[in-house]
Amino acid sequence: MTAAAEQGRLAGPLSMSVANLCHRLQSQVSPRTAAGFAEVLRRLGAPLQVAVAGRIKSGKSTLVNALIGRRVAPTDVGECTRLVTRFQYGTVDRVEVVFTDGRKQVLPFAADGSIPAELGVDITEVSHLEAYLTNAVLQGMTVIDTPGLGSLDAASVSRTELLLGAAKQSGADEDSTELDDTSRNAVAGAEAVLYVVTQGVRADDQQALAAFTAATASREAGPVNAIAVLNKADTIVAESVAGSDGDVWKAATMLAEKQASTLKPRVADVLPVIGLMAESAESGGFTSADAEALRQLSALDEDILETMLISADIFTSWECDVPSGVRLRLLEKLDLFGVRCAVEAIRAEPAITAGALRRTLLDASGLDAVRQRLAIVFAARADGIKAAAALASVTALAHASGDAGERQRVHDAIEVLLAKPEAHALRLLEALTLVASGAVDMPEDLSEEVLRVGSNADIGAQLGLPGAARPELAAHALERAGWWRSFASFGATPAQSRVAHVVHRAYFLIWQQIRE
Ligand SMILES: Nc1nc2c(ncn2[C@@H]2O[C@H](COP(=O)(O)OP(=O)(O)OP(=O)(O)O)[C@@H](O)[C@H]2O)c(=O)[nH]1
Ligand SMILES: [Mg+2]
Repeated sequence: MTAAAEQGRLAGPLSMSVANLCHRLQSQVSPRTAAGFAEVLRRLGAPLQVAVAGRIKSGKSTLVNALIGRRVAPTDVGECTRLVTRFQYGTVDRVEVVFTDGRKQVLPFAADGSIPAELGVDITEVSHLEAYLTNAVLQGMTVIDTPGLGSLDAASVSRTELLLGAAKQSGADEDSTELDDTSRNAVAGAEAVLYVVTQGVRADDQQALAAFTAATASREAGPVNAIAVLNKADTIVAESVAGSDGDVWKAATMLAEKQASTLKPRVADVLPVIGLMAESAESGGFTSADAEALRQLSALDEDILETMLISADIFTSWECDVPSGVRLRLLEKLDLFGVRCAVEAIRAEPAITAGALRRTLLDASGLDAVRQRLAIVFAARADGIKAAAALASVTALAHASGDAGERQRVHDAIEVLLAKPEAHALRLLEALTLVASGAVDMPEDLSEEVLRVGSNADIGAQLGLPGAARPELAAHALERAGWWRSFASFGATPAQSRVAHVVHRAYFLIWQQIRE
């Protein structure tokens, strides 16, 4: 690959500097460290690696399917749910089993286009699965499905921990040029995490997130590269949440807010979502036959339907014209809440098309908000996140080499890089983490401003003036730069002052970029 082609695929100026650093150092280090650098380089040019993690059966694979827009990850049963699967962009659909000894074997897809639930190989020898799919979403990010944390199966837990960066790295033998665990981790490890919780966050949720944040990206990762979803929002009993007025979505939103305060400083946000409805609506699972069955159900007497919707058992066993097998299928795709949503939509608009009904279900699932969050937050920060992860790997590789001279050369090169203007992106991430996690206390309007500047890719959005003309944006950026500089000097605590300097610089760089 030419340098220009490589640069075109990098997330931004900082990633470019880190790539240059790797190229330069490659000739000055041992062959094994150099091989590790090659992996770091490869990874810098790849889309952001987002791991979907969480407790067993929290709905991770379902959400992965919804995000990709295809029912490809097996859910519920099968040995695949015990494995890490990386979904990345490819020009031809293909799945490979990667064995721990490096061997690869192509797997055929199951008849329904998903990864087969049983692989027909010795699973104890499997490292992970690589799925290459043509779905466009994957051009922007690689999605990594993980086995549930808190599962009883120790092997799958350790595979997930390795991926999340929590596992201890073993020393490699000195003269091999094979990739050791450190380098392999640099390839397989995740850079950002979408953490799936259900009602009731437990202590091990926090532990898992803590392990991830301690081991990835920048020294103080956290809300910068992790968001959480409260999945299965449809199963929340609204009556059990005070103030929800019996409304399921409102109850879910309130619970999510409560969980956000528990999970901070680990995640930026907790968004309610109904993965199952999102998956059915997005992956072609919801068909016009389903819409027709729902139309028939909506014609039933109101009281009868209310009774049927009390439980899954009653719903499928009640005497009614819609065959019970069809009702079971509806439950599998939408569960009771989704069926109720659909029926209400049909009653409100009897002529609604199957396509519009699908859209209604998608809207009710909350998936759009999750996507927007992923796009805005992670895309805007990809340069910093990827560069920080790469620098962490470079440091770990130099450290693992056992050669003091090599370690010093790498250390010096990193020091030089950190003094460059583009390293500002790292400081901004750090400032964001400090503010978002509450480690540095700020008046609310100021913390909102810090988050806005650090979380958007578009200058108008960063400045809170979407669509404004360039001169206005430039004037505003300059005004805020001045304000934050004086805040840094007067009236701020030392911790606030450090953040304020970074924000001042961020505004100043924006102004430089757009001044006439
Ligand atoms: N009602 C409801 N069920 C859901 C939702 N999301 C997932 N499920 C169901 O929960 C079960 C587990 O879903 P999976 O996606 O396999 O969960 P997972 O976290 O990948 O499970 P493991 O990989 O085994 O840890 C399946 O039966 C899904 O249909 C949801 O939003 N609502
Ligand atoms: Mg799964």
